[in-house]
Amino acid sequence: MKTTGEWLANAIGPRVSDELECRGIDRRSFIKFAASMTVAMGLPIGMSGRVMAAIEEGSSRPAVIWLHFQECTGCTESLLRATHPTLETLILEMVSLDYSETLLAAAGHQAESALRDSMQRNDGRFILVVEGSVPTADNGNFCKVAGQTPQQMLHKIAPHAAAAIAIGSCASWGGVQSAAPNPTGAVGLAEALQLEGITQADGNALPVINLPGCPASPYNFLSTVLYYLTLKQLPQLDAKGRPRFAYGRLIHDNCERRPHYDAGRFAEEYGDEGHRKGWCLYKLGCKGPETYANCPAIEFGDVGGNTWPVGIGHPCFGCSERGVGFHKALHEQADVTAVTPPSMFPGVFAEHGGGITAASAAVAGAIAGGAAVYAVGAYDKLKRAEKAEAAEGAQQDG
Ligand code: FSX
Ligand code: SF4
Ligand code: F3S
Repeated sequence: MKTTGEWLANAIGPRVSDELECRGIDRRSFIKFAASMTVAMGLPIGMSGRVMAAIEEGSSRPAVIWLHFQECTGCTESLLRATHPTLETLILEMVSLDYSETLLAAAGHQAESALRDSMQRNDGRFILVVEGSVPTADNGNFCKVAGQTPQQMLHKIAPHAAAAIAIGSCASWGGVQSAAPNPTGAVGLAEALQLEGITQADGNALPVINLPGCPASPYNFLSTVLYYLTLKQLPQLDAKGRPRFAYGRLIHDNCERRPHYDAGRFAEEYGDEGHRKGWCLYKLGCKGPETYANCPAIEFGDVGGNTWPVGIGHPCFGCSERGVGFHKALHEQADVTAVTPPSMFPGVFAEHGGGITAASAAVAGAIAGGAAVYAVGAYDKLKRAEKAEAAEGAQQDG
């Protein structure tokens, strides 16, 4: 006869540690994974024990209702294509994905009843995930699921959710469909809720976490879920509703090509010498200087080798930034607001010795307290570097 402990163990399913073993993941890899997720969430490394416990606990699986509006399903696809499906899938399994139009085995009336059942069971407690934009033109008739427009679905479902995650740039602020002339009047989830006057049942605004990116980085979704499971609260958001831990830094300040930018070494054309040598892509329209995201740090596909747009030689087009991706031309040069290198960067021309370095110029600027000092200094530096490069090129040509 089974003991109570054995019965419970069977009732709640296999322990995470057993599951990991079945999937060929040893304890050491799990600890490493938890540590890297802790860092990705911007938490002190000492908290990785709590993160591990949250993954292993698996008892408080929040229900998730995942809706698709106007989009390409790239966000779902990139989540499903995580290179280490073992660990990532484990986190996905920590949520109870009760309704997803892409992944549900059921169809038609069965699918609709799964949605109704989950809403009843988890009233006020489920997480609503929205992928895709909401069309506001023509009463939303551009997009219908089960005969309902996104607006009708949101009226029915959103007031009962605890919080919402707008995954991808489409759901965050309209994405590719909102590019001019925006025939469907596409807007993001937060704006649609506001336009429709949809709130939680008690009249409070539904918290919306934006995870822009086209597609959104699967790690940003996973770490948002894990953050919630670990700390039982939503992450701190920036003014655009994005988790600060993932979107708090400028791509330009974390890009491996930044030293080339600071030294004035640019690719001028695809395939030219600068492009082949991995120089800065600013002149090819890189929007890294005005886009906040963790792409250079987290990369994509978990395969290493600089797998992020700039890392593989393509300018960032600002897919994560409202008003940049899909709104500025690819070749258009970015607005540079922070021209000088971050103060922790080494000096640009340090090898020459004697002269003023970027770092010392930055310090001097900080002491002078004038942003203009930064701007003028950096501009001069850029021009000097460009001239030097041109002279060097002319010498070589000659
Ligand atoms: Fe596609 Fe998601 Fe882009 Fe949009 O991603 S990858 S169009 S952000 O909503 O599916
Ligand atoms: Fe990197 Fe683009 Fe900035 Fe150049 S402009 S340093 S390629 S982010
Ligand atoms: Fe998008 Fe730029 Fe990152 S194009 S994926 S925000 S590098």
